Amino acid sequence: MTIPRIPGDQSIAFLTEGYRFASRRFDQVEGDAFATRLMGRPVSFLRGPDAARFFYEGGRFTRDRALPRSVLHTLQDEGSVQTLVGHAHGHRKAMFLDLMTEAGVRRLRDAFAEEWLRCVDGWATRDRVVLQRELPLPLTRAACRWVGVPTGDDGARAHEFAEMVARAGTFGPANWYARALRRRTERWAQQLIRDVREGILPVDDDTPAAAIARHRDERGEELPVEVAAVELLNVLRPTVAVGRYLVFVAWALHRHPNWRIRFAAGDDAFVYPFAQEVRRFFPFFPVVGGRAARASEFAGHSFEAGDWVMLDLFGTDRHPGVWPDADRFRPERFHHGAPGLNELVPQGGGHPHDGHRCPGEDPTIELIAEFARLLTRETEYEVPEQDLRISLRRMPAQPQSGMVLTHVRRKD
Ligand code: HEM
Ligand code: MYR
Repeated sequence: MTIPRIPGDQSIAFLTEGYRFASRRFDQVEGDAFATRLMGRPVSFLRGPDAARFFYEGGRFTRDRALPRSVLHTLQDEGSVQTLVGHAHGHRKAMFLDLMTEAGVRRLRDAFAEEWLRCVDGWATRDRVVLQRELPLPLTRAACRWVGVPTGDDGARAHEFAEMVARAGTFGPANWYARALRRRTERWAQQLIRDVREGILPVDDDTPAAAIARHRDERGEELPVEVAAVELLNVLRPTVAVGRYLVFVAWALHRHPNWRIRFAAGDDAFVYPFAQEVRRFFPFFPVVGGRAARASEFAGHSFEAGDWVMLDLFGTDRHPGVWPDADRFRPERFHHGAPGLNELVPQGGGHPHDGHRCPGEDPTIELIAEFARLLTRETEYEVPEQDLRISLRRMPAQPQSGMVLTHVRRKD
């Protein structure tokens, strides 16, 4: 059997249609797979839980040349966990997963709550606060406290992390700017790694900074400074990226005030289902790319070693056969427990320890839940008239206005 083909190169269509690009074509071919061309090369798009399992489990796909270099170099980098395969990947990945202890995640959450309230106090004299612009700072401070490195409080790091994420989907000058910023962040991170190793920067043994600086690879060797620095950034940058979900938290509480009222009253029963629904409903990482490591077969389609495949994360999270009323924001759908491994995949599918699934889901969920509590129980604010539309053509997505709040202050 062959996959239905969408003729012509679809690069421009993908960039202009954004998150809905793949879903529209799945609907057109009435299936969960189609083949086409992107950047002049053949590629297959897949969606749905079975596709996620196929893509993530069993080591069938590597990340070699799987996303445009502009995306790789803005977010990840050479030598990072995402570029590794097999045993080397499993060993490095275990280092990341070991950072996500309950105590560690709690430390991050509590640091963020403190930093958020510190910002709120500082906004007392401000007319308006654009959440999208402001969140990187408290998140950067909290992430650095968790990781165990000094923040430098001037906001330079916060700006760099936010721009890497905001510009990950850009090409040309806008992307070069983010990569230039990234080089500055890398120099900062390299110095931190050297300082930890030489004992100039004292760190507690249970901090991510200590774990990364002292990590030994599968052959028992220390990571090169450049690689350890990249991995330090692979904890800090995505923690700041969670801010984009936090903007959507404020959006959802505004549009669905029943949740605001419930959380404000101290009802915690739906805080985690709400957090899961934020991850499912709001667009963030649109697709992930992979290269077939060997020949394989999926739903009657044959893939050869080297074939390029894109898994549609957004389309899987809104798959009509998996999610009734997929286009409605309904936290109730998660009331009866955690979702299947390959059904809710905003941060990848499969098992995190032996595939590329994101190791940062616990901190992400915890920060989203905590922000829902902070906004409803600790913070007073108003949401003025503004353009709250979220265009699905822009990757990563955000409300047009950036989510403006006024009269922001601490609740008495
Ligand atoms: C991998 C999304 C937060 C660290 C991934 C992948 C996705 C993703 C889709 C899989 C990529 C692939 O299959 O190749 C997100 C989103 C986040 C987030 C949307 C919310 C902001 C985090 C956090 C951390 C983190 C908080 C760490 C503290 C990583 C790392 C990888 C990864 C290290 C590479 C894993 C590997 O290659 O094995 N993330 N992530 N992410 N994420 Fe996240
Ligand atoms: C991270 O910092 O690693 C976590 C989240 C990054 C999300 C970036 C979204 C990028 C959107 C454009 C990608 C285009 C893919 C072809």
